Amino acid sequence: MRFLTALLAIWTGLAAASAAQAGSPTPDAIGIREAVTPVMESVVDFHTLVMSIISAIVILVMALLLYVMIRYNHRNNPTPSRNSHNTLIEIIWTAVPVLILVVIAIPSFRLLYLQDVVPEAELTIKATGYQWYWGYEYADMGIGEFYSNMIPDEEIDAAAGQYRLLSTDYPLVVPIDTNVRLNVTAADVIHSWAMPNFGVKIDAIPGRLNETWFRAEQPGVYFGQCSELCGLRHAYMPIEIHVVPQDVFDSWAATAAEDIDAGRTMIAEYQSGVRETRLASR
Ligand SMILES: [Cu+2]
Repeated sequence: MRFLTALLAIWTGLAAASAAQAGSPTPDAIGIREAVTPVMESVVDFHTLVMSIISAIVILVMALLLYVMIRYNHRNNPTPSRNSHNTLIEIIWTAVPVLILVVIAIPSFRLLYLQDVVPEAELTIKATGYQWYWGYEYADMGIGEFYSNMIPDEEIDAAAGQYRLLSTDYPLVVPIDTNVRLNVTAADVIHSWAMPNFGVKIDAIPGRLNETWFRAEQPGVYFGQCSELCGLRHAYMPIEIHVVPQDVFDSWAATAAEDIDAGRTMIAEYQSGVRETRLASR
């Protein structure tokens, strides 16, 4: 049963049930993490479409193979046909794959366009990859660059919602339902800024400014990792984002512009309040 659930999860691309924390990997979970942006929702839909087409093709080819193996084996069909051409069948097996590719191409290009074109941005964040941590800057908000380092194993506080290898000391904070433009670059080698729940994965390249966007539609804490082999501590430069209501973001931004440590304390207190309400409502 567990195996069937897993297969179904892979097929539909939905994360397995009982994901306690949508924004982080969960033990025994399989499939794609919950989509919280329009882009990621489209990615999951596209995945399901392509997976359905693939499944239909596999079933058809398997059935044809089995049919030929049984119907035309030496015992059932001792005198083979000498035909080598059939124009109609040749046209069909050329045209049908072309049509299938067109059916895949249309939503694929639509998705590429959705990811590529940044809508009117309400907030701009610059992320810089370093060996081996991320730097973030909210220039419009007067928040100068701060660094986001992984919390070492011995300091992880699971009760405070921290995850080994994923939690950072100074997380990113963004408001919910806001178009965020993300400018990504690197200072030393190529890194890659990736957030599975947002459908974002973009290379951070020294001397170049890459641009992408996201609009998080669910509050929560989301985790990602550097996704380009960048050296010795590549696995230890995680990305942590807190998606919070606009008023919480505003007060965080005002505090962080003055004192980034006070901002961090503020957001940690807010999240512990959220955890308590969640526990109380169970
Ligand atoms: Cu890296």
